[in-house]
Amino acid sequence: MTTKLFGEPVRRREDPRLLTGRGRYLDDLGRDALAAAFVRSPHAHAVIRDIDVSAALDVDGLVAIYTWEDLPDRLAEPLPLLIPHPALTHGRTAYPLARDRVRHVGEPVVMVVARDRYVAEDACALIRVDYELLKPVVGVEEAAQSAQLVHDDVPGNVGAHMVQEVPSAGGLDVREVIEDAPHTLAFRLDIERSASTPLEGRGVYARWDADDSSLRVYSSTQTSTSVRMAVAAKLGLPLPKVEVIAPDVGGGFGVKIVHPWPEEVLLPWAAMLLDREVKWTEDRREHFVSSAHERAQVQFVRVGFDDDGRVLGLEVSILHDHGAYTPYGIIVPIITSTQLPGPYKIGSYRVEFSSVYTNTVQVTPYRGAGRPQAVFCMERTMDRIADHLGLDRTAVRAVNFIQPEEFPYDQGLIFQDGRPLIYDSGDYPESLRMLKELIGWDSFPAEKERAAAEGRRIGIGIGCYVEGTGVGPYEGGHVQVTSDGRVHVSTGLTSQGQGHETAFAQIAAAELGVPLERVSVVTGDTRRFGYAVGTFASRAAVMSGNAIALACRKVREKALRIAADALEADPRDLEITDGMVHVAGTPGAAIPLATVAVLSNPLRYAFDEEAARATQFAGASSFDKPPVPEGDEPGLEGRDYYSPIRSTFASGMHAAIVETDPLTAEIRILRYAVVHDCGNLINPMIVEGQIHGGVAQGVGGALYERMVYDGHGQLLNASFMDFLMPYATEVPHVETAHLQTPSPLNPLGIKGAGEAGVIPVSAVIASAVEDAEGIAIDKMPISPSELFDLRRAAS
Ligand code: MCN
Repeated sequence: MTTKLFGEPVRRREDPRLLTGRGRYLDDLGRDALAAAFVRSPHAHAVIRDIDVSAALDVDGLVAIYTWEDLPDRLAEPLPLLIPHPALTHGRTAYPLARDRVRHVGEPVVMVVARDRYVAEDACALIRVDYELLKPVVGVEEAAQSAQLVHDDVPGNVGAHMVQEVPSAGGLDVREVIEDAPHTLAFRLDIERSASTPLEGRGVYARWDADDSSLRVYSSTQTSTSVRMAVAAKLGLPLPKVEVIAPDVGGGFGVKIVHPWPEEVLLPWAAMLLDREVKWTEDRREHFVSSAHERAQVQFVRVGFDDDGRVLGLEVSILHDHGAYTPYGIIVPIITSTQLPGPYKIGSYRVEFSSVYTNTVQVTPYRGAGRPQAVFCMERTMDRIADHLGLDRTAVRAVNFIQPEEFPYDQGLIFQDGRPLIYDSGDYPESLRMLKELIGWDSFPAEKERAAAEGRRIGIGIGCYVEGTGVGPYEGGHVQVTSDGRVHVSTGLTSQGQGHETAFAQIAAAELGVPLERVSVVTGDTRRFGYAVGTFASRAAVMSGNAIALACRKVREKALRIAADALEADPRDLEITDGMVHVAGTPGAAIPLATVAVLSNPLRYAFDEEAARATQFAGASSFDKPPVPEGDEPGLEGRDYYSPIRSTFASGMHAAIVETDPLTAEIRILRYAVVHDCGNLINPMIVEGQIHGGVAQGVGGALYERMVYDGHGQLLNASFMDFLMPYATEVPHVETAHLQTPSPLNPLGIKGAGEAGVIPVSAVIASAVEDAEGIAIDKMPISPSELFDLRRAAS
């Protein structure tokens, strides 16, 4: 790389546009389109006996009403189960519109298309659905015990059951090890439901071009290529006749990776059928009851350890609430169960989970995707061990750490991608040293004593995690230098606010030696790049970042070859700096990259004077070669893909100091410190932003966010009035330090960063509250009233 842009804290170039209201989100598009609205089930569990639309038919401005009966061919089938797994013996997905049964409040039953959304909603209100109510199943323990079934053909409501076991080095099974351990503990942990709740909900806008028999779909999605494949397959269209574009997306946090959502196939179908543009944008209540939730686990832990706190055996049994359907498979509990050991060498480990159906909103990955639950479990365990032995909590962690010289470290488990869980690199002892210094761990006891003397309760907490990032299978990049010297980068995955436009431009500018301003980046547009997986699992930097770098290297090689011809130099002596290809050490002998782009095309049309003049560099053409020699292509462009053998493992450690009010039990975060390792940093400022955002979301998970269902399966807090989130006033200033242990698995040595901030926060806050109060915290989130009750119970 010739230009120092990789690793620089460049300001996000997308921000001026987004912050000044010039973003183009889904609802900004298609202002003249017809509007769709949905009749959704008001009941958690019911049989649909009849749907009577007659009263709605006279509504002025109504265009169409559709029920399941109207859906043709493949659209009438259940939606796909995206990631099947042998342990998911009873995977179930919903129909785009409910067929004869509804399994959660919010399930779509009827789609109405009308002149505008008001009319569509009015018509929805006049449609009568006759339901026969069934007993709803709410809560994982009830689901596991209840005779009532969410799906009649799923016995015990268990969709999946999976066990992974890593015996001790001596070959003893985990239960034997725990029995024989000098110390054992057993406890239960409860983790509430939460949800992604991005500022912008989901949305779809579809346009059918009857002249061309082609469809253009805009979707607020995290994966436009997969939506495209689903739409083409469900509607029976050839893939080249479907374009899917993710415009600016106002946050996704996981929920927009499910594909297709019912609306993503229903809207395009209606647009085709009606030969009109149709749009739907989700409202907030719809988002709460008709998208997806996550977290939602009960964990039972048994651990055996020695006098130093070394974990000899750990057995965890998880009840995972999967809601009504499994469109995304069982990725979340698989991640919980395999990421649970974190940075530790667990002597022996057995993990088991049952994924159970309930009559609640389906569960799919939400930022962190199963890891906050895993870290809560492991770090609560570490604190329990320290408490039991009377040891410093960081000492217990340190004695269990995988050491830097032990990488690559095989945890002996199979990860979410079906590949062995092998950590590639890291330095956990150094990370802990940095964290202790940053938060002032060793001086805290004196601080706590001083506070106590003033009648204040403060506590310090810690949480460590390892995160598999950059999962495969692949991502691609295309790079084109045009004759004006601009560099156009495209990749198929989408952006929801992660700063890809900046970070990918930095990679291209550094690889090609051009000024950053000359690079433009397009993501999530199948017209520009048709093959992609999507943005989730903190994979964009690793996957598309490396693919773009590899594509740039191809372009660079070609540029040097053409320039060497023109300059009569050896390509190995050439460099590119500031957009000029020149002989190293001889800046005079130079040719603009723009000119190289003109020369790369035998047609050599140059539309500006400078470039036209520059074709003089072309030299004498050889008449015994075709204008485009065999194996060559016109143009200065390149495409490449990056496909890793396995994930790369980022890591981090967080610490917090909290204060709990002795009277009201209010919990305030006084300080929050993060040491983070995502390998080589493309842009430290973006990574810090990602961490801050993640911590803010984690504070929500630790103290506020929960989906409150009543026994009837009604979500009682399905609005931002009732679903608590941290405001700026509750989000602490985040002190951040970076450790960089490059990944040996990819050319740029990077690991992912997008989810890291959120992962350990609940564990950290629980640890700190426990330290302040001297009361065991077994739940996330923990509210003041719950803490108040715990105090009472303890007194
Ligand atoms: N980065 C970097 N150096 C690294 C690693 C990452 O500079 N070593 C930069 C990347 O270039 C990118 C950002 O950090 O600009 C995040 O990169 P990455 O870790 O690859 O994560 P993704 O881009 O794949 O984003 C997905 C991740 C996930 S899974 C969720 S959920 C999430 C998140 O990112 N959702 C988000 N961050 C979000 N941020 C916003 N604003 N909105 C969301 O919906």
